[in-house]
Amino acid sequence: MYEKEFAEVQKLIEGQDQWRLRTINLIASENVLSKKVRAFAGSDFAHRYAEGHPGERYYRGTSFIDEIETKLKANLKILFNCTHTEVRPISGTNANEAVFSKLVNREDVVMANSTPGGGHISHHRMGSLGKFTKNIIDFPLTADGYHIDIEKTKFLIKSAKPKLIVLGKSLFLFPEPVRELAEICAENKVKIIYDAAHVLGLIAGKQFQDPLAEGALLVTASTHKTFFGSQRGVILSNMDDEEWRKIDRGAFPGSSSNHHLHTLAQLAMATYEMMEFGQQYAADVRANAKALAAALDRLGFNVEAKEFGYTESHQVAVNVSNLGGGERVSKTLELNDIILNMNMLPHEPLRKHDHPDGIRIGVQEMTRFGMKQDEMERIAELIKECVIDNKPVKDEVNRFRRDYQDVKYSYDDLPETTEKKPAAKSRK
Ligand code: DSN
Repeated sequence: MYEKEFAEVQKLIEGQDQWRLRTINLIASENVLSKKVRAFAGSDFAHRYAEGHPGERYYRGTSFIDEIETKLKANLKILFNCTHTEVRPISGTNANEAVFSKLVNREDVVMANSTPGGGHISHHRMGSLGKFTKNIIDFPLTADGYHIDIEKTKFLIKSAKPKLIVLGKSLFLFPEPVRELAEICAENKVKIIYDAAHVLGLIAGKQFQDPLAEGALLVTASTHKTFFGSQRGVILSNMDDEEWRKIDRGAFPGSSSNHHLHTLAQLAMATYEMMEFGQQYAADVRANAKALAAALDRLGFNVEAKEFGYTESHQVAVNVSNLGGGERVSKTLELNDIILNMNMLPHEPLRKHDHPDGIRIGVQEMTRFGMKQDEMERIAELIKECVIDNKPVKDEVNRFRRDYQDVKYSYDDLPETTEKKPAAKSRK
């Protein structure tokens, strides 16, 4: 009865698959899975449940995922040099919720980055954090808008007595002052939470600050922006075992039931790719972001934070208010198959969130497709031709993209094994 509609959805999925391989994707919160990892999206685990921890599940039939989850946790501990890992949140927001639900009570004061200052919606009073307290104070920023004002923050820590501070953000160009605030937080018993969603892969690749080593109590993150996917969340810490048990209960049963085993297995695979290729990848991402920012600046764009070298992450922020604003520019680019998002910039009032002055660009996905600094120059030219010269560039974008179809920094190039393996043993 619904065959036609079913086929239409199938066609839309296929259309997306084909279209996105023709586009230049510069959304800063996305990345691609390698072909090998992507192939396992449809494994049997997509049908299964496994609440609890490996070896202590509430379901039977979990021995394979138990082994995979155990390996993943061990590898994340090595990669991030920590003693505790929680891999059951199915997103970064889910990871934040697990933490906030256990550490924040109704009257508690929490400091976080404002939305124009780059803060994520889950740190906002309308988002996850706001479910637990409305007493959220924005970090004061320095005049450039991209750095926390350390002296003013120290004053607020002493006077407003927050229970915790949430560092890390979505418009995330430079490291956060974890080390600089660690001592005063310790003196005032303020917990430091660091949301590493955007920079997890850069931390793993040793190209960004190490928040746990600098004094953060907990790191939350999603796993698919600068990390190699799949789309999930993690929590990392070196806190003592008793405190960690609370966080553990925040993750399950607090903020998840089943934890989507197919993407968990994919994350276990992608983590090996990060362990092997992460350092080179993260270095290339940073170099590419700087190259793209410099090229856009040279071509006449108002690139933010120029006096600080534009960026130390995968992101570039551009003020396009002189070109009709972020909404217009991002829509024009989308019509030409260059995909990025409009973004508020730190100087903007919250009411402008639908029509912000900025665009946010991330180079992590195009880097994973093998693009280097020359390609960043070309992308900057295409953006300029499109939004400053008002020329159609779609055909050229599609042609340019044809040469970058393979996912690098992956095991995709490894030859398929021809060796006949015995069938996997059945487990009881
Ligand atoms: N809101 C997403 C972003 O930074 O684009 C992350 O969840």
